[in-house]
Amino acid sequence: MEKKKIVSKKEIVTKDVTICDSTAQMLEKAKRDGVETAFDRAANMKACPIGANSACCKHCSMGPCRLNANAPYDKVGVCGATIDTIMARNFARMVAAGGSAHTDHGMSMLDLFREVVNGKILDYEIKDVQKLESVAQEIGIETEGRSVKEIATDLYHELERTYIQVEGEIPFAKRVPAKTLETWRKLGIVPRGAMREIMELMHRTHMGVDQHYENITKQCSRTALADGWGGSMVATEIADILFGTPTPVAVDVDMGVLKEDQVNVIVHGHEPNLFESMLVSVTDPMIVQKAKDAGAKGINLVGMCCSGAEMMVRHGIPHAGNFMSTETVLVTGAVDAMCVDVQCIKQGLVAVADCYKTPLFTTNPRCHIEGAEHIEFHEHTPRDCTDAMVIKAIHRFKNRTCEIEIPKNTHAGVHGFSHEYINYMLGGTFRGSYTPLNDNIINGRIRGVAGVVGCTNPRVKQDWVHVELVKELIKNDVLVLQTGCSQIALAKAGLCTPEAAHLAGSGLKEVCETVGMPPVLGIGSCVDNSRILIAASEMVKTGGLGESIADLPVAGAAPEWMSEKAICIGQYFVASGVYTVFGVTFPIVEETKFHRHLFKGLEEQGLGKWGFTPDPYEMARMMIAHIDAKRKALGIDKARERVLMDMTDRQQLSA
Ligand code: SF4
Ligand code: MSK
Repeated sequence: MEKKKIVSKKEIVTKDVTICDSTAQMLEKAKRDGVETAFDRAANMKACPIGANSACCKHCSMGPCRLNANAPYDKVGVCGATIDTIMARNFARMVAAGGSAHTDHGMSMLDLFREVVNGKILDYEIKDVQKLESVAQEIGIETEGRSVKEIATDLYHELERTYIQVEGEIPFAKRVPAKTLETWRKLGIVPRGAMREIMELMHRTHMGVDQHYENITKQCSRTALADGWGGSMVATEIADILFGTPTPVAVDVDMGVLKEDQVNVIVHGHEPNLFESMLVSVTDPMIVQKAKDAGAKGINLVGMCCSGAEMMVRHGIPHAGNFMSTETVLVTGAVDAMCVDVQCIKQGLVAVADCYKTPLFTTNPRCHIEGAEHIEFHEHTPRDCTDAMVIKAIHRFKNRTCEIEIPKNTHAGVHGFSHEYINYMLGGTFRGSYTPLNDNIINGRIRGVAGVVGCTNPRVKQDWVHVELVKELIKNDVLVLQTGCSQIALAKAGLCTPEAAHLAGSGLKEVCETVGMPPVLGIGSCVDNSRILIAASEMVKTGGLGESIADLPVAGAAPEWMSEKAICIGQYFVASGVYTVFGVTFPIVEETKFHRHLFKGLEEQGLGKWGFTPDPYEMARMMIAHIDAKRKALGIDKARERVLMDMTDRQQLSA
């Protein structure tokens, strides 16, 4: 192993930065090996307080202008921009960037779909015809008596509007409950096409254009909705049509899924195309034979981050860890190749991979990293890329020189609760429906539903906020839906098993035991948050819980968020009517007009609202209070006491 000099001065205490035992073990090894990770860099990089509040602007060369929380409220930039304008513009650009990531991902999926339908790509096919037909029917495409190709061609052209349409409403607006859609129409925030919305948001935030925080927020909502009900939803639906709709599958999570005697290949990123092709490469008999010739027992394919979460729910591929474990997994020395595509890929991976002589491959034309080897992935010839990476991984296996230390931790769980499966699971094959879920909410067994999603972040103890929040929610009979890195945190904590029902309150426990489901339902990657929107929409349409998403006893949270995508996701949940609480930090100065608008004003317009607290117990309290307020408004507030967990309860839970 090649030692690198640690440039960080302040040493981290591993037990203070993560509750993931494997990550902690690898951080200790990293210290011994002289390897630096994002945990070290975070400890040695004080976050800029002005930037943290989004109180600075560099939108023109008369600045940059710095305001801050302690400056007089009437201090303005050189052009006269107020702190509300500056914060709203910065927030808007986060929404635009986050929305671009998801919609570009969705558009890539749609490009692939078009070429499959045209017969120009033969390595992929339509695997879920039933889903193809149901999505087509929902947006008004005739399916009766028509061929798969005819339906798919129409679906492609219709969904393309999600991106390029300049006027009119995006196709999946048809899925939005009528009253929610009416509110959007009244406010003028029904998305046209994502390209137009993102372009307009960037234009408005240019120097000297939109200088009213409320009007900027309006376009933030429209752009974010173009992601949630547009780009992300298309990404999810097309992936299901091409690769299969997830159903529950038992799968192991954590670094113990690596195998010392096999060639370990990790795929990390977001777009499933690469991973699907890799799945074919690692099972090709000729390639497997090459691995055996090199002395390996086989090839072990493992996922990380959201690609990993998506392949885990769809195919039961083991998952090695979430965002804050992507560097530490390389410290095991057991990774023979890390193959990445787009989003959440730390540049720091290059230095760590270099230390352990692990090849790091970039594959997407949008994401090259200096120091990583680029092998471009083309959907028309996908195996050229994935075969080449596996061959190089086999070579690395044969020539392993570094010490290997694989943490022994694995956690079995059940994942893959797509909206379609939730429908089936609760209602059965012939009467698939959300009625039992709504009934159990109305009768109070289930208090409400929470979406707990998002990243991990070295500014807080990895996984801890996710796990404590979710424990508190299920203890109080709140059913939890999960995506992304949060889902992996809970899987490692053992809460994605039906047996975890004993940690739930008596009502939720009874429902879980009757159905045989975990109290925490893992549904996929960050684009799969769109499945939560669809579930919310179905709850409204099923009846008994109000007329709009804003009426539902539901709440959302991203307790350890870090990416601009998370802000965009938060904004589309808020604009859809959901109370959404973020942890870590919130990029706004409190007690400003823009802050009041996001945290209160939007709700007064009939939408949802933002909330913030870094404390998981307070976060749970805020979400449960909101759920209870919605229950009261619906007239289903049967007398019920919130179960307050004392320290003894928590210690028992974590024992
Ligand atoms: Fe300063 Fe205004 Fe230029 Fe921003 S746009 S840098 S606030 S002068
Ligand atoms: S990978 S966006 S760290 S969830 Fe989607 Fe995880 Fe957040 Fe990336």
